[in-house]
Amino acid sequence: MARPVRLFESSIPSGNAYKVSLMLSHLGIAIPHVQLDILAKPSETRRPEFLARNPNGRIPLLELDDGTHLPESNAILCFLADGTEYMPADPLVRARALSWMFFEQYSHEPYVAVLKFWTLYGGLHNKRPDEIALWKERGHAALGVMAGHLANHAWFTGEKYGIADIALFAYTQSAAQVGFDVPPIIDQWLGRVRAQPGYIAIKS
Ligand SMILES: N[C@@H](CCC(=O)N[C@@H](CS)C(=O)NCC(=O)O)C(=O)O
Repeated sequence: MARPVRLFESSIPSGNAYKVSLMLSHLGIAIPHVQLDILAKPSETRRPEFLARNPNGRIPLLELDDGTHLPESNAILCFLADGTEYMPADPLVRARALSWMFFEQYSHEPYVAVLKFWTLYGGLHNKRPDEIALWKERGHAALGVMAGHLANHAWFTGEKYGIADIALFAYTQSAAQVGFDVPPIIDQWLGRVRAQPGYIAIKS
């Protein structure tokens, strides 16, 4: 099986890249991290040398020892976690974890992560108030779905901490900082994630 040799990430903190760093840390895998300036104009991920590695022009990107590259944070999590305690062995439990990871990419990250980006790296002042309100509403809706699940479950990866928790943790941890009301039940889950062996904080 191909092995990871290098992780392309951004010089500013990226929740999507952090997912991969957290997974690598849990697994005790140390590989070089290459930092790209995504605030440059154009972003260093949009230059020919990077586009040759990932035509979609985004980090995180995992380089493998067979010379190929794997994009998309949640796909990278699945690859790294395969055969480990972080990936459920049961097909249905695994599919439910994947369904939370697709939820993260479609219903959560586009609102919580994008509002974080607008807030911390500019752009918020250029947005219309109704646009910001809509992003907040949709982000809150995603947090509400998570809180509903946590009312009866400790984790998003079946009965154990794993890939779906890592995917959802990445941006949920910043939600309060960028103005979302985070329910206490989500705060408690964030605390359980931070208590996991091998946990590392997102760089600031
Ligand atoms: N769906 C992708 C999203 C990746 C993404 O949006 N990456 C951002 C940083 S968080 C990026 O590379 N931005 C630079 C650009 O788009 O030029 C994933 O989960 O990996």
